[in-house]
Amino acid sequence: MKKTAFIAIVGRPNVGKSTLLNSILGEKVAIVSKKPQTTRNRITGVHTVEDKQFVFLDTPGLHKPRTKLGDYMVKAATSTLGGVDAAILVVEAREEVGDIERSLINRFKSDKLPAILVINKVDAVNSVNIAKTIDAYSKEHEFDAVVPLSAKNGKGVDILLSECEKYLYDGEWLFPSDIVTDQPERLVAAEIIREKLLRVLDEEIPHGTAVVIEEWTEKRDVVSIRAEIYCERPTHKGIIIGKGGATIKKIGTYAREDIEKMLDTRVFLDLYVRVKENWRDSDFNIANLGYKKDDIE
Ligand SMILES: Nc1nc2c(ncn2[C@@H]2O[C@H](COP(=O)(O)OP(=O)(O)OP(=O)(O)O)[C@@H](O)[C@H]2O)c(=O)[nH]1
Ligand SMILES: [Mg+2]
Repeated sequence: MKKTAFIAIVGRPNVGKSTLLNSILGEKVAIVSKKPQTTRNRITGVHTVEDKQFVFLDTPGLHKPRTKLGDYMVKAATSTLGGVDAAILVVEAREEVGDIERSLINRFKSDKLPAILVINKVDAVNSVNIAKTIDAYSKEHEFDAVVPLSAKNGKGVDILLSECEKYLYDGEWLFPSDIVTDQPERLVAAEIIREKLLRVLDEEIPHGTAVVIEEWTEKRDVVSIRAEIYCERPTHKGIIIGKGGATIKKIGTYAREDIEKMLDTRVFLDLYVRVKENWRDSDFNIANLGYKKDDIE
């Protein structure tokens, strides 16, 4: 008999939710960056072993939104909790429970949603901080399990997976056993470009960018891709392009390397930069740039 479970991965921005999803899958399906608010959509990761299929849903980090895109991101995260069998709350060892975490815990309580607490980045903190964090959280909520781990180096991820087994129930699988994500390759390619924008550019500029794949042609052993990068101001466009095109060239090279790895073929990548003033505050524009409300409801 096949077994399955749907499990949401939630938490504040930058705690390592997407890194954890990739680590569970052993493949990169979600982009990661040092900057908060990297993930903008719910991302499905499927992990199938023997008769068990876990469907993990990575979500945007919860925060106080300042734009319509931010509203969309928060809704993508909170609406995910409505359709799952359990949740993984990812935190760092901060020794106290923050407002964002408390609001998630309240949601677990009101929905009677089983939850596991993951204390991530244990490679970067001492065990006293971890113990104090566990103590603080255990006063707030009775989690099914508390798992300190490092999503980055993979230590402890197997323990988390075995804890997740208790949420499995007999039922048909939603995905074939060899699939790791339901995201189309085009979308992953656009996300890879956005990841490089986050890596190469400073502060607010990458947060105001969106990437749309305009053309995708496969010919023999080469895939030609034309992508448009939208930004919010003409000055941002200048910065993204850089002196003599140096910055956009660097972004293109990094992105092409990763897309080639994903597709296992040669890639020509053409990047264009366009300005759409304040697109993050327009429902029409955010929907057109890939953030449709229907996708998260
Ligand atoms: N030292 C250390 N760093 C980690 C670990 N896991 C993630 N990180 C780093 O934390 C940063 C944020 O990681 P993400 O996976 O993008 O975090 P996220 O929670 O998905 O962030 P949002 O999508 O913005 O909500 C990146 O620089 C990661 O490399 C870990 O186990 N140890
Ligand atoms: Mg993320």
